Amino acid sequence: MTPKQQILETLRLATEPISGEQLSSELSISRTMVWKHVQSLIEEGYAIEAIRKKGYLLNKAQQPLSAESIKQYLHTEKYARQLVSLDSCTSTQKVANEWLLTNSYDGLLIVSEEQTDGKGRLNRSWNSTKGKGLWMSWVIKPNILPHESPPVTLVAALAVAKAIQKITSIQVDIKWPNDLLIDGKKLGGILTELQSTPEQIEAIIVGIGLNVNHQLEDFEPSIQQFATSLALHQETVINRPELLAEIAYQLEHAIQQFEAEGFAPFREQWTQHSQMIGKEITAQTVRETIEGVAVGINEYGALLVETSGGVIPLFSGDVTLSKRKLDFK
Ligand code: BTX
Repeated sequence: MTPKQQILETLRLATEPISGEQLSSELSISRTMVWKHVQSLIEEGYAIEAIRKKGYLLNKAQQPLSAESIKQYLHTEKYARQLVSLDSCTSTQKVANEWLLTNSYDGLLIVSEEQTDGKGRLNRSWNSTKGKGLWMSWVIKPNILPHESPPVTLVAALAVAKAIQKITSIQVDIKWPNDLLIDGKKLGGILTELQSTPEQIEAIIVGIGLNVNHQLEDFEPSIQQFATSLALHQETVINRPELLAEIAYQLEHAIQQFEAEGFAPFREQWTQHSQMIGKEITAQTVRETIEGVAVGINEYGALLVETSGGVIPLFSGDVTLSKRKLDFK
């Protein structure tokens, strides 16, 4: 460990301020060097307060998304054991696609403090304010066939919901197929891209965008009305590296289980998190508009919609709760 890393480690473990003098004698470096390393950590985004006559105190909740801050919380076998943390990029999905050309690691994580051209589904844009959220892409290589891949989005959404509940106790709703909601407002979304031949999956890139420490003004005005963040539902700042590490853990387990047992074991959990089942919905697919009642989800992750013409499995599309009453009910 470099002296800078040692200072960070000492401040992380401390519950009280640590004086420059103590750090300098423990590390056998001058107090000026201690000060310089602390300044450099502050520039990297660590919130270190210098308290008069007491010393330095690290605010553990406000850590940047660096490899070292993430790794201290990581308890996975593989996921995020290789990771790329960026200050800014266009889109972590794009960076992940570039890394895939030379890196075959299963569980590679690309995470960025900011995205200047974050993507949603169907080329929609994803507002990715600097330092506030988790904007990340996972490159995974599950041992499944290409046609078995669609539920990966739903499995990932469940894993994120579980991680959030564990770290914050906030209960998140999942809106089929890829939205994470709190009280009907959008907290996050998942964008899954498949790289595959007809016979074999080369990789799945699971992009996860999660609004974490945003106040309302941190969102673009156009989405302020319907977007939300975890911080808007909890009084304290959320420790993003800790949350990310928990997502890594839940995702690794969920994908392992999905590989072994398929989507069936996730159906019930998914239904519990879904505020849509039993409600009248309108689904917009690339081809048509379907109206009906969402009655469940099948073993392939398709949403089952009861329409006047029978039950239709929906494999993709945007779903909203209907405003009008349906005649056939
Ligand atoms: P989506 O197509 O379901 O949602 C996109 C829509 O959500 C936008 O059209 C806009 O209305 C709204 N929106 C945009 N930004 C936000 C936001 N921060 N919070 C709430 N609502 C918003 C959902 O697509 C999938 C999003 C995946 C984002 C991740 S971030 C890491 C990775 N890299 C990347 O470029 N995309 C993924």
